[in-house]
Amino acid sequence: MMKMESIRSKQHQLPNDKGGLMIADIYPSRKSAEPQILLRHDPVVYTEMQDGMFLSREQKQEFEEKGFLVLKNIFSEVEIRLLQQELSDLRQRSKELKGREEVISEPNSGEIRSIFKIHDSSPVFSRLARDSRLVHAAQDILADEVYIHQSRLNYKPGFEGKEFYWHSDFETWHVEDGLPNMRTVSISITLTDNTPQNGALMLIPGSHKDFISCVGETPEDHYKESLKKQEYGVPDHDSLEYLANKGGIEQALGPAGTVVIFDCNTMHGSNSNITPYARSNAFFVYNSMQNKAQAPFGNIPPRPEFVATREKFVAVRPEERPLLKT
Ligand code: 6CS
Ligand code: FE
Repeated sequence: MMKMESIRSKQHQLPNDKGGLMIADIYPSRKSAEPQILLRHDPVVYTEMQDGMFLSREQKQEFEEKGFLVLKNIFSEVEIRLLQQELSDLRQRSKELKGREEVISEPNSGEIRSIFKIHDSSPVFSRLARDSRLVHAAQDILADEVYIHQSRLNYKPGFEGKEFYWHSDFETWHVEDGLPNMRTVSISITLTDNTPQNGALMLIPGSHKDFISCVGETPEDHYKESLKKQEYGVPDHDSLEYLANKGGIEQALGPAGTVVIFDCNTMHGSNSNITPYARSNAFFVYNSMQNKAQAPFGNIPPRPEFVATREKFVAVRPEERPLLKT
């Protein structure tokens, strides 16, 4: 693998009360009565600004500036059909899957909203998670080996698919999962056409460089509500307006097979889907092996393994071959 000159993220360590060291919380959130806009301490692109294993220099520069990339024509028709077949098979099996903690239904209907930990439960999505086009893209940004912090299928079914309100993933992954630094990227692969009408992902360019410190105390077992409808750890209106006025709002549009790569702190959300056409995507969250989940910085019990890897950190070995029926 190409030797990657990595720029170390700054981990501030402080003495704890047991004579040891603890990692300082450089992104405090849900701790004060007033929202704050804090500066990002960490780099966005950790590698040198030159062509990488998968991303070009220009793509890395765009990611650095905007906080996301939308790439089309990455997967072949055959590969996309394989992924869509698996999406449909998992939906068919949803009856027996329902009740399992990794299967999340829509708040107002029995429709499937998300299935988590698909990199473990589905051979097809496990293979996709290791695909060298995705892993190398993540490594081109993070300059390190990576493990999967979280994976999920978001179905956003026709007529019933509810919104994902504005949020920074990192705010949750820092406060509730204990990721110390911003050295994490999400890679989403659209499994249906994502159009302006059916609830495509919206992202705020440049928002990854401001950390919105949110107000509010994290409820116990927050994930049981937040994965259906997130109400804590979401930014206040003034902060959102500030970010949107500064950077605008862009939609990640494209046919099935479009790849959206976004920084862990890029502000994003998506509207409800009242069209007849599902907006289904697979998401894989690649975290640097130097940024492993610690004790949650919100001083709350860690979230379960299906939402945040913590028991075993296994660096992903990139697979070069095309996606085929496993
Ligand atoms: O809480 C989480 O980890 C999940 N929630 C959202 C809305 N995005 C990130 C992640 O999938
Ligand atoms: Fe998110």
